[in-house]
Amino acid sequence: MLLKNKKILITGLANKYSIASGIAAAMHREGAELAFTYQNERLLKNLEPLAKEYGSEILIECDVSKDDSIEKSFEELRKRWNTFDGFVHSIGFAPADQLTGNFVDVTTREGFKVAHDISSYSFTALAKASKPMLNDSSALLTLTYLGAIQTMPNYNVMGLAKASLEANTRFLAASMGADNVRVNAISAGPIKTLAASGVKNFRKMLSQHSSRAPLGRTVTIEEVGNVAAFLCSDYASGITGEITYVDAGFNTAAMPLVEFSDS
Ligand code: 0WD
Repeated sequence: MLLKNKKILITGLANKYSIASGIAAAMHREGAELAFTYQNERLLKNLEPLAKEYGSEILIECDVSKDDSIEKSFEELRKRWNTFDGFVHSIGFAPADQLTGNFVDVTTREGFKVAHDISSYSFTALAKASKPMLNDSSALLTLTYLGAIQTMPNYNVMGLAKASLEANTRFLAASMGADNVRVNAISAGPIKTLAASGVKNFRKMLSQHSSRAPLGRTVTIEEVGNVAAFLCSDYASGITGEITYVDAGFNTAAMPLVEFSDS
């Protein structure tokens, strides 16, 4: 079991389709003890049965857009765990009007601010709040997307926020390495979740992905979960500051092979 004796906090589990759900399942299977945060009361209902399935009764409210909510949530966590071994940041958000249309026309100062605050700064904020409670050999993990380094329709300001999140991963890795805390990101291929349905024409992105990816398909939350479990385990003790792609190879292929085959 990869994660025996590890205590890991999981954020961003909105429902069973969430990437965080695939991660929790893999980590539970690998022997980790889990705790969960949820954004608000509305999401608690979805989380409760899933957390139970993953062997956890530690459910804590945490809205990462508010410092006092983060502070309170760690006070709550400390009542259950004195120390722990890392967290998964599986949170992203931009206002819906930012994710439809031509980037230069639709992007606003407020939309830019919110996207970066919730999708990138919150990773730093959670690292800061966790720091005094982290054991030696802890690991922090976040979820990013190819929009950080390449353009695509409608992803817009979320691409900028993911670019910030990837730099955040490297700076946190440098900043926390002396305490033997590792910080990594998984760049997942497109997966149909609640957050993804906010991106206009997401279904088209899924089919484009399958036609160009070397594996000829999209990826599942289970596949992302398995890599997350590895990255948070001591088997990955030499890996930090990295962006690991779990995307069926999409980012490595410039053109779909099939359109150039002679047969
Ligand atoms: O194709 C995809 N689905 C990909 C997602 C490809 C590559 C990366 N990702 C990223 C997302 O950008 C995000 O960072 O993975 C992460 C998880 O996203 P998900 O699993 O696709 O989406 P979802 O199940 O909706 O979980 C994201 C959750 C929120 O759900 P909703 O949809 O209700 O906004 O992030 C949480 C919330 O639970 N969240 C917050 N949590 C605390 N405080 C906040 C907040 N202020 N805002 C959003």
